[in-house]
Amino acid sequence: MKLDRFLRISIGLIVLLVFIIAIAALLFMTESALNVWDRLVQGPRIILYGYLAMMLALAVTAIWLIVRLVVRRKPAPAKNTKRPLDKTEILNRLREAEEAGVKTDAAQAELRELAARQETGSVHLCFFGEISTGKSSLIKALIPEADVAINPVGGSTIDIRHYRWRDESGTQILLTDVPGTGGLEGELDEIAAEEAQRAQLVVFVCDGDLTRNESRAVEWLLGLAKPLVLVLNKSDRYSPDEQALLMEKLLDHLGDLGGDAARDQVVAVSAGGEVDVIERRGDGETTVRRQRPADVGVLVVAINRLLGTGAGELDVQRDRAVFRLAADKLAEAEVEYRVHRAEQIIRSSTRKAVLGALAAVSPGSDIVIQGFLGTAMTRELCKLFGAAPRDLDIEEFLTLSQSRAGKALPLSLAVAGNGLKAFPGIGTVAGGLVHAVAYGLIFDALGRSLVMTLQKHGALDPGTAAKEFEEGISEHIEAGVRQVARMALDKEKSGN
Ligand SMILES: Nc1nc2c(ncn2[C@@H]2O[C@H](COP(=O)(O)OP(=O)(O)OP(=O)(O)O)[C@@H](O)[C@H]2O)c(=O)[nH]1
Ligand SMILES: [Mg+2]
Repeated sequence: MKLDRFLRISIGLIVLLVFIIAIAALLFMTESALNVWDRLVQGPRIILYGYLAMMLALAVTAIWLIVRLVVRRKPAPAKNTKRPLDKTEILNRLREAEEAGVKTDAAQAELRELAARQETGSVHLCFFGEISTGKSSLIKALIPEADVAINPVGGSTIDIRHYRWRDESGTQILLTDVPGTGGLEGELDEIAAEEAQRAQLVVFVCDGDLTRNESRAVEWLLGLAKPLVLVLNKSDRYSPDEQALLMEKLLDHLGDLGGDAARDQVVAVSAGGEVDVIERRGDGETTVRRQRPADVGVLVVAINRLLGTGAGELDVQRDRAVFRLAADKLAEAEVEYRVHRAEQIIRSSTRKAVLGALAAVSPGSDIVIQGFLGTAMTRELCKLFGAAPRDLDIEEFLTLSQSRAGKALPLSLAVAGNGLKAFPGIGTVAGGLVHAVAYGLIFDALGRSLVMTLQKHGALDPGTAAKEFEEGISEHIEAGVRQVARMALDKEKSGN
């Protein structure tokens, strides 16, 4: 009780003292400010203006420093938003990326293919759908003389083929056969999806009610804003009632998924396909492969209607989709570039850390990841991933990571010792060398975990990043040991 009272009185006295000091300081400052002001006003003008200019410059510098330290800088706007792109924009992006060292070949190839198609003025109709729904059979039904691969076993089409269907007032109409989606090889799905984006019209082929995957695919295609014909193939397998019911369902689906009744259509056809028939002859039975009769008239009507949309409009949507495809390919290349570049940054910082530790006068002292190297690596990695943290955030991240690094030191030293022993021809491993490798390992782990955080969140949140570092540190330490040990040994060799 007594102590409590004593404490309260002490705090009261301290507050009073602070108050008195504050008032005294204020009076003192006011007096000296007025003094200076009086003298300035009485003196030559040039000194007054010079003085004011200096004060202003100091104030601006102070504000700039505070802003730089405290205010979070806005990251560069994400370039990959899903709004329509135009040619100039994609070309600019490609140029910038190329200058930065990103491999732009795949994106450039898309633009070249588009230019080639624009030059011929041809119209591409892509037959898209799950495997074995009869895409190739439909093309065969439309162009009987075409050499199309058809097979009862799903996954028979494995590449992109264009078939010339007909010429219409000088415009070539090409039917494109692509691999069916939903097979075992995901790569084929990608080939098909890319070709759908390059086509002006898409014929989506199904052979029953839409599955969940098919619905997703139709929704995506409608999102490309390309005219679509939804084809129910193999209608010979359904009775007229069943077929009518299915058609109704498909129409509903198309509406629900964002289809436009005035543009997109649903038709039921039968491509025919091949069937094995057993024939009884005088001397026994033989199996003969027969062509089922095809009935694709309504599909031709639907396609003609879409072709009537006007080539200009079809081309605009196609061009947009290809620009987007090129942008996606560029984004993929940028991700690859970042991973590669991040690896270089981490390696170079780790090497510097190892070399620094090897050159240290007293090896075995504390492992410090703050300071110039840590800050430089963090800043460089953040910049690479488009994150713009405050200097304070970098500081906080490194401070938080420091204590985690300290905890991981025994493990790091053990891993470093073991890792060094694994190199043939190394005799007794000196303490300084082990320490340098352990230091490098922690640096390497810090860089790797930071990259993972930046990939996931696109920004540096000190707490989250430090937690990620703590969680992955042992794994990263183990993973980096060979490389880091080699760095240290190379240095030792060249040093000797
Ligand atoms: N009953 C019936 N079978 C058909 C019809 N159209 C195609 N088929 C059969 O369906 C199977 C698959 O036909 P494909 O034309 O190879 O199918 P696809 O969609 O090109 O297949 P992938 O290239 O593997 O994706 C074959 O056995 C065809 O004979 C049809 O209208 N009716
Ligand atoms: Mg096929």
